[in-house]
Amino acid sequence: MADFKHKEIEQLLVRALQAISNSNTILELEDTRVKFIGKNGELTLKQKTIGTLPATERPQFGEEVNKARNAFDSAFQEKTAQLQQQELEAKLNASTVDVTLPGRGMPLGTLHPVTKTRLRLEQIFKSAGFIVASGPEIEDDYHNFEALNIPAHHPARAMQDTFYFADGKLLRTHTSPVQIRVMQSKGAKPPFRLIAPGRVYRCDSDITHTPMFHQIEGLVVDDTTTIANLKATLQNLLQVFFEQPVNIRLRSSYFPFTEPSAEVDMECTACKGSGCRICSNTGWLEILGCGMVHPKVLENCGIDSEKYTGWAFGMGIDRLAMLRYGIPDLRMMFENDLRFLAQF
Ligand code: 2U9
Repeated sequence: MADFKHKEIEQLLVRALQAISNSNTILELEDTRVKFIGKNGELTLKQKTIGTLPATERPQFGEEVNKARNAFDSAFQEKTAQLQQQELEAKLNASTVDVTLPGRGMPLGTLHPVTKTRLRLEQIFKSAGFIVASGPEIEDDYHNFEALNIPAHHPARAMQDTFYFADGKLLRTHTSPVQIRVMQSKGAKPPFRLIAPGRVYRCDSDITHTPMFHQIEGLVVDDTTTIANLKATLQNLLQVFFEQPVNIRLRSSYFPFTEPSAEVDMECTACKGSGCRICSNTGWLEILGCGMVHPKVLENCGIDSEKYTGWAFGMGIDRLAMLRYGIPDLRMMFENDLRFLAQF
């Protein structure tokens, strides 16, 4: 300790340094700072008395107060650094990091069952030489109805009521207009071998129908192709899709754009034809519709119906997904419930 002539300053400094040394936390140290060098701190008050002293005493007294102040400051800084280090170490010791814990991770999304099913169908058809075509979901009356041999007031329009826009355009009721657009596109000529998957819309809503659903349609136009090729293609498709041998049957039906037309049933994959809940005890599942392209539709697309034949089919991707994954209710597909979606 430097030599002090004024013992009261020396004693004050001794107490101050002792107080710093006794401070065990940053907060206690702060109290000590205020007590000695705060606005009304003991050392501050001493400084303030300098002006009141006789001129002869002032320099000596002032010098000693300054010395005490400097000694206080450096002891205070040293103690601050020491306490900060101590508190940091205590904090680190208290919060141990378990580096063996698994990370929080980012949950990965999955593809929707309808998307998975569409991609699977596209893959199967591509491997059989089909190309995948797409077109607008907002269609005009011509491409959605007229060109497909469904003129205004045709009864088939009642079953395909849809959503109309003010300008007469509509939400397509099937993906058939895609095939019309492909066949009518500039420079296009047979043979055609394509599929058209996508969203379609109908004014329909109950347990088995949603206002929006997904279709995949196929079209082959060539100079030698027959209904035998159609049947073989569909049987092959279903066998590859369901990964098991399947029996199919064609039931006569009617569509304006095909003639003859047929509904295709598949022997129930769940009960192998003996009858169960899934096939409503019939042993058969209605899977898709098909037929030979109506000559008028070919002619609408500038194709000579005397020279070329075509066949087409259409099916609901959602329905195929339900059968493949055993989904009991179509509406589950569109409720966006993660407990459902995370299973695929
Ligand atoms: C062109 C010519 C013919 C497409 C076809 C069906 C039969 C059919 C339904 C199955 C279930 C629709 O999703 S569903 O409700 N479709 O039954 N679709 S033939 O025929 C065409 C398509 C385009 C140029």
